[in-house]
Amino acid sequence: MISMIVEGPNSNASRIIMHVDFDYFFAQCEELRRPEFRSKPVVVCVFSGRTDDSGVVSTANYVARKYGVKSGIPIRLAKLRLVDVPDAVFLPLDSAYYSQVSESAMSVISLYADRFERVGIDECYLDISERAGSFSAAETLARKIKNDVKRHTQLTCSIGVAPNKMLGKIGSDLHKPDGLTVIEPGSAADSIAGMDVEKIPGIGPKTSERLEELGVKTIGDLARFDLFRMIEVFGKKTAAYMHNAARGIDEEPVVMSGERQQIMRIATLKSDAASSAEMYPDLYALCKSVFQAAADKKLSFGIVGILMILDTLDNVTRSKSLKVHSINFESLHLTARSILDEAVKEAGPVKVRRLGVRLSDFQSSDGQNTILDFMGLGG
Ligand code: DCP
Ligand code: CA
Ligand code: CA
Repeated sequence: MISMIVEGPNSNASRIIMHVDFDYFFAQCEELRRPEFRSKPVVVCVFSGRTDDSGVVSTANYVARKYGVKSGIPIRLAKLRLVDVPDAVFLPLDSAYYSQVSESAMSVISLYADRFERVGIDECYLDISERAGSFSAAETLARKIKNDVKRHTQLTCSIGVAPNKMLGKIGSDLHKPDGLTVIEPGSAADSIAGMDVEKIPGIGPKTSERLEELGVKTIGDLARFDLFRMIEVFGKKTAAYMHNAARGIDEEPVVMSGERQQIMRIATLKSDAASSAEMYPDLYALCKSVFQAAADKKLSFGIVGILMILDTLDNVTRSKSLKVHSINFESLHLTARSILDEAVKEAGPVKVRRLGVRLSDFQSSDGQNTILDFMGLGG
């Protein structure tokens, strides 16, 4: 039975995972469009409509949290707690707007990942093992991402860098808001041992209550707790997950999401390139590869983009909309080439380490442009 726990403490050493979570997300979105709210308690509410005050709090900014206002409490209670604060703001949910803000922030973040997985509206995982190569480079990358997100959307986020998703999620929550926490593989188990078991994603109030009855309060207690006893109480699957998690072990992969929204291929150049001509052979191969992927899915594309990752780990991106949706390789290749030429010219002296080609704005290619493309007139 013990055979299901096969992982040693160093089995995660080869991965570098990042978890990004936007701070007080819905309330921060409201602050973006009304900067005068920043200094006031902001409470985003899900009004049920029965009476003026019925419903629950969706989230609140950190000013409001100081008064004990948080997700899930009744609006009536929130109003009570803020009764002496005359400038408190209560707002209804605007999900469409929050999705837009999320979309633009996610598209900035996703460019930094080898693999990118969006989880819900305000968080995502990045596998940056190859991109970063080391935990110190990963920390630098995390700072770049925070800056880039701020520059593009003005949002603050909190990031956890760790050898797996579970520790990344614990890390992003540790120093909120605007936090950055790095949990290195060697110190993972020690750094979580003193925390409450509920810090482990998936362990809610119910499970933690049962664990407490068994004398388990901290993650360290859980790591030491007898596995066979735990299997008796929680079943094999949950017990194995908790037993591993408590030791800082989690093998869940980062699963790419949104493959339909974009097709992207990235290649590491044999040596850093300073001119676009040096990159032409790689560019050609990348174009072939994304073209094939789109063709396999019978998708025509409206936007061609390139991504250059520099020796500084900075990203340079450029894209161009085609006049007509295309399924034509030549038009893709020529467009990508002209974007690359322009991008290198504009960027000034650069050293390009990795190059990417991206297609987006897809339509099913069974549509009306097929004939034009077939005749070589499309896109
Ligand atoms: N949300 C909600 N009801 C809840 C929890 C969350 O409507 N019970 C919504 C509002 C949040 C968003 O989901 O803004 C993201 O949830 P988080 O748990 O990440 O919380 P916040 O982003 O609000 O705050 P934090 O800064 O703690 O991440
Ligand atoms: Ca959040
Ligand atoms: Ca979240």
